[in-house]
Amino acid sequence: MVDAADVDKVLNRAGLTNLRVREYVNYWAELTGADGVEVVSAADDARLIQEALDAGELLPAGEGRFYSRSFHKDTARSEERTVVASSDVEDRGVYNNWHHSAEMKPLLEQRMRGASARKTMYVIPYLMAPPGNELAPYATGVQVTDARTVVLHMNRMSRVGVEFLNDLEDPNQFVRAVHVTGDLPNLGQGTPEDQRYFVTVADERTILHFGSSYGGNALLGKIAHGLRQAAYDGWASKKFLGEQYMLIGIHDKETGKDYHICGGFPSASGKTNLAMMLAPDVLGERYHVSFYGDDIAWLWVNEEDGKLYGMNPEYGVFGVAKDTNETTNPTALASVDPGTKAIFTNIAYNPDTQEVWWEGRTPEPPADNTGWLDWKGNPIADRSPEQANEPWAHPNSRFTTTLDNVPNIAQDYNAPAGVPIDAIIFGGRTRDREPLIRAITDLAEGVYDGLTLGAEATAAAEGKEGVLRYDPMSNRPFMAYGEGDYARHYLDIVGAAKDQPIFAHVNWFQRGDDGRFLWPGYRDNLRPLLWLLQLKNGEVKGRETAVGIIPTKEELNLEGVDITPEDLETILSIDVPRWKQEMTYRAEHLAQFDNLPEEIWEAHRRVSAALDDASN
Ligand code: OXD
Ligand code: MN
Repeated sequence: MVDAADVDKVLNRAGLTNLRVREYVNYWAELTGADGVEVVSAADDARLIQEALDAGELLPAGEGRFYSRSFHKDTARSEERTVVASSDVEDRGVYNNWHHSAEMKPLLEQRMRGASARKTMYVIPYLMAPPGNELAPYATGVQVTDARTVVLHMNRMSRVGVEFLNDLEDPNQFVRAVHVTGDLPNLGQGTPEDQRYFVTVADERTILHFGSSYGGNALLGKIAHGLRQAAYDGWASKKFLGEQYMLIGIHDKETGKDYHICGGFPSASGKTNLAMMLAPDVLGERYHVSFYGDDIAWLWVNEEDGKLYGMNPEYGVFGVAKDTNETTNPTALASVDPGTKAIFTNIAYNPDTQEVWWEGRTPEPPADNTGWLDWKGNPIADRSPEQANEPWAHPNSRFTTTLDNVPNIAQDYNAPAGVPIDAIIFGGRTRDREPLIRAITDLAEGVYDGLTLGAEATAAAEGKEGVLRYDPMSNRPFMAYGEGDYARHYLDIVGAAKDQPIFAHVNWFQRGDDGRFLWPGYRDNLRPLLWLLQLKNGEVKGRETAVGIIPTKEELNLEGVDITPEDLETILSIDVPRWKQEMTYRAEHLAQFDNLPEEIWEAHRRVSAALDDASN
């Protein structure tokens, strides 16, 4: 076990001068019983990659790309084992799985005690913000972890270096993020004896995650800090929102104007594909779409110009590999090209040729399966007939790459100021009812729409056909405090902006009776977004409906789109009876939340009344 004098020597050598950080590192080095401590920075990446290759934790996937596998029972975020703790029971919400910190902290310390014996504890000083951003004080953290692959991922997903932690205005203002992997084969994942705990002690700005080395549970800068802690801090400080939103820019070469749109989409609703979209060829002459982020945006009002701003706190993309291909997301593919230092996790891998593959990469898997291993490392060629249809890659397999590998990354993605937000959009996956786009100009109705966002129940998630699994603002797994307080805070933050963003609900997934998608999606999704910006600019009027403004057929630029007039009619109309049914589910959903602002209930009643009028 490393002693305090050794820890001090390491910290001195690394130039880590912040005394509060040093105390924190010492405390956890002793508690976890780590063998040694190492402070890392982005400049250590090549050495750590080599060490991971030597140790077999990474395997080469062609030139300048890498492959890893996580333990087979450790492949996804675990929502049941995730807890938001604090010392105030008022922080309890419907979704945050709140527990008292006095209950959780000893539990976690007990599990973590001695659990890093014979391992190195890496110290990762990080920043979840463009350097110099006004929210940087909320974005600073130090993750300690006993897993080298976690360091490599954090190097890609956040800005890493001691310079972000030394000389803080308040030396104590950093998130303490502790990650201990635990003995993965003996943690009872998914059983009543499950030992894992992923806890954010929000009012102490301390994150304690035990029992996983999979990214969603182990990259603490991303989800635990970037979303849960940020949401809590933003509320406690009354300064900002931390949201699971993508963020894109649209440049109009004709007018020279730049627009920025952010938005939330529940899992499997195409958020990463939308974030990385390119303009359709026929519109490419005029519009350029740039990428800022695919998963997290922090939003605040800039006091100088009074506008709503947004920024992506992350430095990379931790994307789902499944179904990523030249049609769905060519920019994602380019961002993991040879030489990008991308890391793949849990896809299929061929150690002989160093090739990788995942479901949907090509319509069929490689014809010659010689040498191919599935995500668990088992040879495909040895599969029994019963196993023949099992996927080669895990459905939640991932690629990890830095933002600057994305070909259409925005030029100013690293700028401290962030970008002004013109529109906030929400979109689920709904086979009927939701039109292609409906714009909402009233703030409370926009927030109401976000709170009632959901994705259709699928075979994988329990639920009745046609009934949504509600996922407010796509934050259900990341809610840090009560939903009513959250709605109030959202109204206050966005309401304080001088130029109000326009809201919209989008849906790329309406289907015909035969099950086919009515809208081509992908790059063509830019078209309704352009319409939304034109509406905001007063260049088009749209058609008022009970649930928002929808484009007329003439207003939507459909040049080069293959869609029948009937299908277009369907995606640009409102199915009032289905909407009225939805309103009863919404009322039940919202009634769960304590302290829901009256403005939200009023919005609900206004939409209900408008639907009643529409059916008369
Ligand atoms: C998620 C992710 O789990 O972004 O939502 O990885
Ligand atoms: Mn996400």
